[in-house]
Amino acid sequence: MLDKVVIANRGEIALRILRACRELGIKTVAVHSTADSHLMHVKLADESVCIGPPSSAQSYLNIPAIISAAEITDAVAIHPGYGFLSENADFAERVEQSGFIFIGPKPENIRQMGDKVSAIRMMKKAEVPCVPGSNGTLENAPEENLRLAREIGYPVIIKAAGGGGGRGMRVVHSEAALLNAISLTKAEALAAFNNGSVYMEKFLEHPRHIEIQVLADGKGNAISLGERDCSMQRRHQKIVEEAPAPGISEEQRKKIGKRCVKACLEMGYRGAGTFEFLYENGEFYFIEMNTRVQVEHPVTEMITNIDIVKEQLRIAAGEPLKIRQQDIKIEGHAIECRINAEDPKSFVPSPGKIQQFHAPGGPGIRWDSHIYHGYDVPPFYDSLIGKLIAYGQDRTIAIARMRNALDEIVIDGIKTNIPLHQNLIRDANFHQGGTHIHYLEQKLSS
Ligand code: MV4
Repeated sequence: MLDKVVIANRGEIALRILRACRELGIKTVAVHSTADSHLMHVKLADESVCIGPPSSAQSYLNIPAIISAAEITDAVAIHPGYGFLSENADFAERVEQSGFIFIGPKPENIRQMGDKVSAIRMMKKAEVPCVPGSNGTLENAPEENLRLAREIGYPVIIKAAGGGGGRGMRVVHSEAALLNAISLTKAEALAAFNNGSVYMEKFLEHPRHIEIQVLADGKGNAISLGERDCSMQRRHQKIVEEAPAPGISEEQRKKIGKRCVKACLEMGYRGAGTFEFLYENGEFYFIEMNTRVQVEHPVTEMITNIDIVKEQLRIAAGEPLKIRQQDIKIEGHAIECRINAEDPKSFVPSPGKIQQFHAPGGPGIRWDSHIYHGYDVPPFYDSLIGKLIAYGQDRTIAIARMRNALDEIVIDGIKTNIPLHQNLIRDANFHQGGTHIHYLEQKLSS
C-alpha cells in the first residue's frame, strides 16, 4: 500500500480522502492555504504544509508549491480530489516527472477527455452512444456547416472542444443564426480555452443528466458501478443527486455500463471515472467524461457498498481490481443534498462563523462534511459545506429519511440552502422522479 499521501484539496473532500487513507493505514499530508489552517482535515492529518495565500491560484492551484510539499514530507503520492488540479493533465504529468504517483488516470487520458472532440471520437470507437452531430471539429466551410445543421435538424448546439461543464456553448434555433453563432463560439473558445475548435450536436431540449461511475486499474480490468441521476441542477451546479436513476431498467444499466467499460479498456483507463450522458426518450447520449472522483460519489457508494476513494488509493498503489462486475449488486436507493453556505433564494454566498451546529442522524443517514461548531467558512472558495446523504431500501424510504434529516440538522450563524432542500424534498414532481435538467430553474422562476 502507499506509505504517505498528499491531499491536494480542501473542505469535505480533503476530509473524505483523509478518512480513506486512515482506513488503509496510509499517512497523510494536508496542504492548505493561510485561510484554511483551521480546516478539520488539517487538524487530523499526520502532517500539514501551508502552501500559500488564500487565493486558489496561489495555493490549491500552485503546482510547484504542492510538489515541494510532497518532496519535503517524503510523500509517495498526491490525491487531487475534485476541482482545482484534478483534471489538469500538465499537473498529473509534473507529479509523475517529479517521481510521485498521481492518484488518477494517466496524463494522456486526462488530456484526451479534456478535449471534448477527441473524447467523443474515442467513445464512438468504443460504441458508446453519442449525440448526433459533426464528426469532429467544424471547418471554416459555411456551406458544409449549413448542410450539416440542416441534416441534424434544428435546434443544434455549438460547443467548444476545450469547454465542458457548461462553458463555451451556444444553442442555435435557425439557419439564419448558424454561421454567426459558430464564429462567436469559436472566438470565445479561443479567448477562454486557447483552443478555437468547436463542434456541432443536435440540441436535446428536455433531457435528464445521467452519469455512469466506473473504476479501472489500467491493467485490463474495469467495472461499472451503475448510474446517478444529476438532473436537479441550477446554472450547471448540481443540487441533488440520486442513485439509481428513477426508471432505468437493469437491462439498460447493463448495456450502457458495458459500453463504458469497453471505452475504459480501449484507452487503458486507470482510476475512478464518470461518463456523462444526456438521457431523452429512453436513449443515452454521451457528452463528456470526468477523469476524477466526483462530489456525488457517495450515492454510488451507498447502493454498491464500494468505497470509491479507497479503490482509487488501491489502484494508485498498483493493486489489480479485486471487485468483478458480477460482484456489483445495486441495492436500495440513495439521495444526496449538497449543503451550500449561500442565501437559499438569491444563491449569494454566505461565508462566516458557524455559531451552532447539530448533525443529523438515524438509520441510513450519512453526513460528509468538514464543518464544526465555531468553524469560520472562508469567502475564497466554493460554498459547499457538506453533503447530506440518505439511504433506504427504496426511494420512498430514502426521501423520508432525507426529509427528517433536513429538519434535524442545525447550522446557525451563516445562511444555507437547507430551506431550498426542505422545499425540494416535498416537491410532487421530485417524488414522481425523472425530472429533466431544466426543472429546477423553471420551478425557481415560477
Ligand atoms: C447539451 C444539452 C443539450 N443538447 N448538449 C451543459 C453542460 C455540458 N456538460 C453539456 N451541457 C449540455 N449539453 C446537447 N447536445 C444540454 C446541456 C445542458 C445541461 C447538461 C447537463 C446538465 C445540465 C445542463 C444544463 C443546461 C444545458
